[in-house]
Amino acid sequence: MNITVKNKKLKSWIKEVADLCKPDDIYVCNGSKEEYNLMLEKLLESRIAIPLKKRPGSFLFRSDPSDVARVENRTYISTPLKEEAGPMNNWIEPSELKKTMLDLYKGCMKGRTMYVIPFSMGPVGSPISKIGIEVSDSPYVVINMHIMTRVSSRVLELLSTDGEFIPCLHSVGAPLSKGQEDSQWPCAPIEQKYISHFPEENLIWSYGSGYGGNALLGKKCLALRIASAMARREGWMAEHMLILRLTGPEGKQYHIAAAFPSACGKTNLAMMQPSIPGWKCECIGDDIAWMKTGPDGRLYAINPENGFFGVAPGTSYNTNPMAMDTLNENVLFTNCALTDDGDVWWEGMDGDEPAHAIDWKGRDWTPESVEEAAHPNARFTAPASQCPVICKDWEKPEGVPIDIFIFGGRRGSVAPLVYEAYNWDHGVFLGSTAASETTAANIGALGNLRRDPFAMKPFCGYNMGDYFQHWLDMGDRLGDKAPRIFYVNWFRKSGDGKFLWPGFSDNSRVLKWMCERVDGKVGARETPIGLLPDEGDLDLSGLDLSTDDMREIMIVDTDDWKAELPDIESHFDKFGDRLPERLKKQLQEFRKRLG
Ligand code: GTP
Ligand code: SPV
Ligand code: MN
Repeated sequence: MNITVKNKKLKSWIKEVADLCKPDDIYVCNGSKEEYNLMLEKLLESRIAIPLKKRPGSFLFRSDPSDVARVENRTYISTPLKEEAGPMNNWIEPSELKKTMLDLYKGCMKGRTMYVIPFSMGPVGSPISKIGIEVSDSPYVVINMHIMTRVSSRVLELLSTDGEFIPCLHSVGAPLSKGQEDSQWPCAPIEQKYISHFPEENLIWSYGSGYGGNALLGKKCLALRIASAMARREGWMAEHMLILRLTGPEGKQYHIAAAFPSACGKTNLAMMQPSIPGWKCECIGDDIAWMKTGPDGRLYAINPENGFFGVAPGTSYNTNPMAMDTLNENVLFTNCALTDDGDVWWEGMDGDEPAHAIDWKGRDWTPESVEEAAHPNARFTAPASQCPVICKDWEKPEGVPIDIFIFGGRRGSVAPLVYEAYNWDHGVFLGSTAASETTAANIGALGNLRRDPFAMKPFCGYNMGDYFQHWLDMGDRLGDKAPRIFYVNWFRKSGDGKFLWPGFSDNSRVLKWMCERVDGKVGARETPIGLLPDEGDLDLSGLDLSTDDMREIMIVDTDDWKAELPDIESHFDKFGDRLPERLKKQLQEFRKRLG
C-alpha cells in the first residue's frame, strides 16, 4: 500500500476487502493529474486505451459486447424486508445476497491492483456533500471516477480518524492466474453480475461489470439509490434530474430541474441553446440533483457530480453544440467508432458518414455495414468544467433555487408536447404515472412502453410507494414556495414515424411558456390531463412547422387517455397500502375529468 490510512473504519475495511479479494497490490488514489496519467499509461501499455490523434488527452475504450449498459435485472435493493424495497425493485434478503456475493468476491482481484478511490459527491467539504470510498480493481474505473466525481486526498484528510463514508466495493469479477494475459475488457458473465445496495447500512457491492452506472459507483448507486433512501430519512430529495438556469430577456433567472428517463434528453436540455432571441441557458448538471429546503423555505438544488457521462450517438453541432464543444480534449470515449484519421465517430454526428471506420467491436465498418458503428449506448466521460455554458454558480454549495420541475418521457403517441399540473398533488400524480419507451441505457428490450415514475424506476433505493409519499410531504413542507410542475414529451411522432416537434434548441419555446406561466403572464386551457398552452401562447416565431403538425403535437385524445386507465390502475395496485390516498384521489379525479 502506497500510503498510511488514518481513518479507522477505512483502514479495517481495506484490510477486510484485501483479505477477501486477494489483490496483488493496493493503491490509494489521491486524484492528481499524475495519477490519472499513470493509469492511462498502464491502459495504453495493455492497449486497452486507444489514443485519439484528433482530440488531445482523449482516449477510446471498447467494452466487452456483453457489458455495454446498466443491468437493471441484476440490480438489487437489499433490505431485511422485501416490502422496504417495494414492487419496483429486485430484492434478495441481505444475508443471502451477501453470502452469494462473498463467494464471488473470494480471490476475485488476483493478478490485479486494488484501487482505493476517495471521492466526494458535491464540492469537497460542502455540508451537502457525501463522501464515498470506492474500492475497485479497474484502472478504467479510476480515471472515469477522476472525471465524474471529486477524487482527492483532501477527502481522506476530511475523514480524519473517525469520519463517516459510504463504502462502495467494486470488482470486474475476472481474476487473473499467474502469467494469464488480461482481456481487453474484463468482466463476469451476466448471471454473475450483481449491482447491490444495502440502504440500511449505506453500503454498495458491485460485481462483474465495468460499465457506467454498474461500476462508477458514485453515480447511480450512491448519488441516487443510497442517497434517495438517506434523503427520505433526512427530509431532502435525490433525483434523476438535470439542472439548468434560464435567463429571460429582462434578466430574470429561472432554475429548472427536469426528470427524464435514461437516454431521453437530460444532457440535451441541460446544455440547450435557445433558438428564441433574448433567452439564455446555462448548465448546472445533466443527470442528478440533490435538493434541500433553504433558509427562505425554497427548494435549493446542487449537482453532486463533477462530469458528464453522456450518450454519444445523436450528439452533434446540430442537436447539442455545447456538448460537442465540451468534447474537444481530455475526454474518455467508450464504445464509439474509430475513424481512419484517429477521431471518434457515432451515428448522428455532423457531416458525412466516414467511408471507413473501426466499429465499437473493433471490426471494419463502412456505410454499407448492417450494424451500427457506435453502440447506441456509447458514451463520453467529460469534465463539467469544460462545458462552454457551465453556469458560474454550478459548484455553489448552497445550490440554486428551483422554480420549475419538469417530468417527461419518450412517447411516440398519446402525450402532447407540454402540459402543466393543476397543483402539487396533481404534479406528483403526473410524475408517479410517467411512462416512457425503454432505451439502450439498460440491457434489455428496446422501445417498450413502461411506467418509469419520476424517471426513478431504476434508481429509487426504497419502496416507490413511500417515495410518492415523500414527494407529497415535500410539497406540504414547501407550501406556496413549491416549484410549479410541468410534463413534456419531445418525442411524439406522426403517422409516418417522424418526430413532429423539432426539439433541441426549440425546446426553449416550451421553457419560455413555463416561465410565463410562473410569472402569470399567460393563461392556459383546462383539459382532462392538465393545463395546455392557449392558442398563440407558445412562441413559434421563426419556426417552420405546419399548423396541422402543431395541432397533432398538442392533441389530447380523451379515448387514448381512457385506454391508459387500466394500466395506471394496475401500476398503482402494485403498491398496495403503500400507495398514498392522495394519489388514489388524483386518479379518481382524472377518471372523472375524462368523463
Ligand atoms: P442518461 O445519461 O442516460 O440519463 O440520458 P439523458 O436523459 O441525458 O439523455 P440524452 O440527453 O443524452 O438524450 C438521449 C437521446 O435523446 C439522444 O439520441 C438525443 O439525440 C435524443 N434527444 C434529446 N433531446 C431530444 C429532443 O428534443 N428531440 C428529439 N427528437 N430527440 C432528443
Ligand atoms: C443512465 O442510464 O441514466 C445514465 C448512464 O445516466 S449510467 O451512468 O450508466 O447509469
Ligand atoms: Mn441518467
